[in-house]
Amino acid sequence: MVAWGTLIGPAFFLAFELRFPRKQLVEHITGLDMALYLGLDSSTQSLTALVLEVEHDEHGRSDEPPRKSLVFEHSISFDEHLPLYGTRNGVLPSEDPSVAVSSPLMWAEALDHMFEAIAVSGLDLSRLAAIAGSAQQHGSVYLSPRATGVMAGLVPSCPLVEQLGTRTIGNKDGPTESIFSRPVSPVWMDSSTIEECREITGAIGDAAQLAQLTGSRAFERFTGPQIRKFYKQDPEGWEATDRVHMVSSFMASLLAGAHAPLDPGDASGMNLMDLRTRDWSLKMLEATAPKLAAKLPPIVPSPTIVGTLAPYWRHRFGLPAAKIVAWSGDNPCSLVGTGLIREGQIAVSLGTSDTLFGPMSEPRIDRTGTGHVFGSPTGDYMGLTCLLNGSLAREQVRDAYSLDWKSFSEMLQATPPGNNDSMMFPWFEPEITPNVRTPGVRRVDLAAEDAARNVRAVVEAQMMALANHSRWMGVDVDVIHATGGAAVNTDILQVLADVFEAKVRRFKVANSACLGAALRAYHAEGTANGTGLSWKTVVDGIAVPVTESPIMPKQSSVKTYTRLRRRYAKLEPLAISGCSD
Ligand code: XUL
Repeated sequence: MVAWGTLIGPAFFLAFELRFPRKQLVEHITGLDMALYLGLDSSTQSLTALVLEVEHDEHGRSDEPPRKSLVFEHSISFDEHLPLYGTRNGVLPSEDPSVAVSSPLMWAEALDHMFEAIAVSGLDLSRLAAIAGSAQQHGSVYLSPRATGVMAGLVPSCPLVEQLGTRTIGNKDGPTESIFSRPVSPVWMDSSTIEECREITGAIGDAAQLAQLTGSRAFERFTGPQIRKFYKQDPEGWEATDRVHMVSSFMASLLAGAHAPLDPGDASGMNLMDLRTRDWSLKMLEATAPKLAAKLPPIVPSPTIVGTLAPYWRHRFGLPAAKIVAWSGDNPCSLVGTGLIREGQIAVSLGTSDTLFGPMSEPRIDRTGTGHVFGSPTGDYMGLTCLLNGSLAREQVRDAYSLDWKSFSEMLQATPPGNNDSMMFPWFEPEITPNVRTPGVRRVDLAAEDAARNVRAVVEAQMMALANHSRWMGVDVDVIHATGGAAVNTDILQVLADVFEAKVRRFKVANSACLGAALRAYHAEGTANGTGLSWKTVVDGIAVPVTESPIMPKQSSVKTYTRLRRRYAKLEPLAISGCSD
């Protein structure tokens, strides 16, 4: 693979040069300029790429919005394609269930492999205008002073991973050997910073004040508490850290060959940003760790061009000097990828985490302390509720009864809505919403050996928890835009429709975060060129629900769930304090 990658660089550079005149010919004949925009999504378990082709009518002959289509899609699974790192579902094994870390080097290696795949895609890459990305939120990457020089001088003939560090995990690389001052990155599934959350909250006043300032109370997975834990546990490592990036800005830095700034969408997931000024809150920085201000990248508006594709990528893979747009978090990108640009609209993403989110014109903070307000890529705000036990919980139930997704669905069809009052609290891992520190499944009137009822119970529990814990957003839900891997399953979406008493619409593109990234690239490039693209023009025709009829709530089930949601809410505190089976 290494030798192949080394050889392919010059060959594709030549191919790129040869293809260029053909592009000019097409434009000359048709008057159309077909630009390509690359969206990348570095999620918990995989790296995905989508290439969006947009047909600009240069002569303004048509009143139609620009035609958009997806011309490339590729995904790299960390567990499957990069087994050397030893991740399970994208996370490194840990004896402590509250610890969840991953390898930033693995994310970088995946990026290199992704560009290899893009280079041999057959696309006319000379038309690649801009690249933007989406990343799992909250995760942090710790870089040594060496990183700045290494990123600026990446050598095209040598694979990225060999220039950044060694693949040895758990071995603390010295700053002279690696660009990382900490070889692992805490990710959003980590819940090991209870103490640090308490300390930070105490320094600010109380949880409500902290939420007013940053959009969320102190959450274990948020970057600020994670930074504080690292500083306390490894003061030398902290001293050796020149820069702390989020996953999003780390990936953008690799592409630009220089430290990239953060966008407010992702920076608001740190407990460090003042939500209203969209800049670092000095109070929060002081409460978190010494010298933090000097180690953080700046925060810039979402549609900012942060650089151009570094020579490493251009020469190794035959690519043009495409613009690099500030990356954002997966949920802010999903907001764009599900076409949610106005308040009152809601999406549910059923991925590794299950999230419910929607745009907000003004920040309305959750007084119950479970939800978040983030910056939105559109310049407004977004509300979000996040369940950690999403697809992994569904998969645990599927695997416990040796099912596949087809039989999982059949069991949903065979069991009555409401499950005859059997209930599950599916906290396979420590849960974020509600805050559950001791993992373990809690069952109420539900026999563990009853496969069908357990299948229904896990899905009903997830949908009821999402509905109960997102009331703080104060949105009357009429239509839900469903996205994420599990959104292909009509039976799961029927439960969603019934619990929320709302129509559910599906999307052609399941990975809305990746689509959102590609659309952000298109929007930012338009903004930079002075075309002044509206968000409506950006999402029109592509981030739209499929035309098939929506999944409608069934009135008889709605009644059942209205009652059950109250019962679920009543039992939840008991389940939190109770033991698991
Ligand atoms: C949101 C959150 C998750 C991750 C998943 O706050 O923690 O949705 O972004 O990648």
